[in-house]
Amino acid sequence: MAIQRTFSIIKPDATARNLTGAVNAIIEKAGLRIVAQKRIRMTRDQAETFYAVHKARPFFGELVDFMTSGPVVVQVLEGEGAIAKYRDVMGATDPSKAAEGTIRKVHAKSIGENSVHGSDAPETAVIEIAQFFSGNEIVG
Ligand code: 3AN
Repeated sequence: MAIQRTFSIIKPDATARNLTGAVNAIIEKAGLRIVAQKRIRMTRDQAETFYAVHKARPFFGELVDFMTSGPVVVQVLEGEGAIAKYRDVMGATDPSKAAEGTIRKVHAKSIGENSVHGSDAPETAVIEIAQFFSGNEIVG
């Protein structure tokens, strides 16, 4: 399996509960390396662009409101098969369906306030990373 990079967000429900370190501990224990990280407040424009694929979904407005409601921590994670591995570490979108020990099972509040985002494919990982990081901010 090749070394990949994936994009991660620690969402406002997690930063509000002071869980950045707890989430990072699960990420690092899984063998993923945090090669870039910053705490930001997402603008509406950034959130709408980031989630444009969900624009037609009934929860789009709620999702943008939530993602702009507090600080988030954006990250680049690196490792073998990092994209699929991080999806495994995150757990299912709905925390009640997430596997034991996953970030969402342990920390998420609901299907909307589900603590973390992770890219779902190599193409989206490249686009999402470029939305928040320039090359020299990523130190592998
Ligand atoms: P994932 O984050 O697991 O890839 P997606 O891409 O289906 O899930 O959804 C993106 C985000 O939209 C989710 N992380 C969640 O915050 C929100 N979301 C998805 N489904 C719902 C829903 N039924 N109600 C509210 N928010 C939702």
